[in-house]
Amino acid sequence: MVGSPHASARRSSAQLASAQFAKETGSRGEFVRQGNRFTSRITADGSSGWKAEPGRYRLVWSRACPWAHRAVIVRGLLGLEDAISLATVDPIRDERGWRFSLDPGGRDPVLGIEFLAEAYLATDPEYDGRVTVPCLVDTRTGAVVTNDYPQITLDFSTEWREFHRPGAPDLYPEDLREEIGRVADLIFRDVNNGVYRCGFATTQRAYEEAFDALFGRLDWLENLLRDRRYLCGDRLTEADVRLFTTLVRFDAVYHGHFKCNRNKLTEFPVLWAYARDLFQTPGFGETVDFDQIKRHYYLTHHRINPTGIVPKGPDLSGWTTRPDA
Ligand SMILES: N[C@@H](CCC(=O)N[C@@H](CS)C(=O)NCC(=O)O)C(=O)O
Repeated sequence: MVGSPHASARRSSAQLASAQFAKETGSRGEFVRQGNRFTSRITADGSSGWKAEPGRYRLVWSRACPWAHRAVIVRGLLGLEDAISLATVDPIRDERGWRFSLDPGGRDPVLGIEFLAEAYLATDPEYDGRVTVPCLVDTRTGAVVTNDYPQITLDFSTEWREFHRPGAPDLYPEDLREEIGRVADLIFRDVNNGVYRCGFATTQRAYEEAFDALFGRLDWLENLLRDRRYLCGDRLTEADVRLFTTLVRFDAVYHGHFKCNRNKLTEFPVLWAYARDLFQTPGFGETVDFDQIKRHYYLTHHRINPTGIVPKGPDLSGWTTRPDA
């Protein structure tokens, strides 16, 4: 159990909120994402100090967050639900950050904390970055082991293999690792993080650079996927999961809220069919919560949506139409 006092979570999160925007804005008004503070690995043999053991770690996510969403999809595809438990934060952060207000009594029933900041501060009392999801918390000590989102999913695939369900897909096959890495890097830069670079730019130039890179990359993906079902060929991989969590939020939030509005996803015929194919694959669509996604983005980024009005649209019913329709 983590015992750090509520008051210290309140104080530090308020400090974070005010300092953060400045910290993540570069000299030309561009968004600069913070690094991940906790980067320990959970390994099959425990040589890192953290051994993969069923029931020991708790994955904390927000249904709204694309980076956390990846981890939940991969966990589900691999059948790790019984091995790694899941804590879900409220999609709306207050000035103290992510909170467990969806749980009875407003506390995570396993970690016993009200705010995720309590776990971060219990692990590093000097922590002064953003308190982010996803993270894996050791339930024995309450320590945050990792918030290194790209590594978390790769380790689910490679270090937790013993606990995968029979017949689980290999999302990170050795023969495709180089290709997965190459395509995932481009997608991270221009698409996953690219939408944030559009939304959080503070100069016209920084916004337009991010916008052009984003739509240039979406055009490239539209072309790439013309003759293949998945990004790396005929096998579903980690790269597809990473692209999916941005695509599924695209029309609902990025198009309007982040001004990524050259086109909607539904106007890219190939990408739209690809995204629907994934959405309708077991393990994907059922993890998507459009209501929480919309409320999170429009209600927590006060600087870019000061009125807090959540748009009624768009019509999202197309996600369940056949990909070949
Ligand atoms: N750990 C990464 C990525 C994860 C991330 O950005 N998660 C967001 C939600 S989508 C978050 O937890 N934000 C909390 C905050 O900004 O206070 C980072 O710090 O950039």
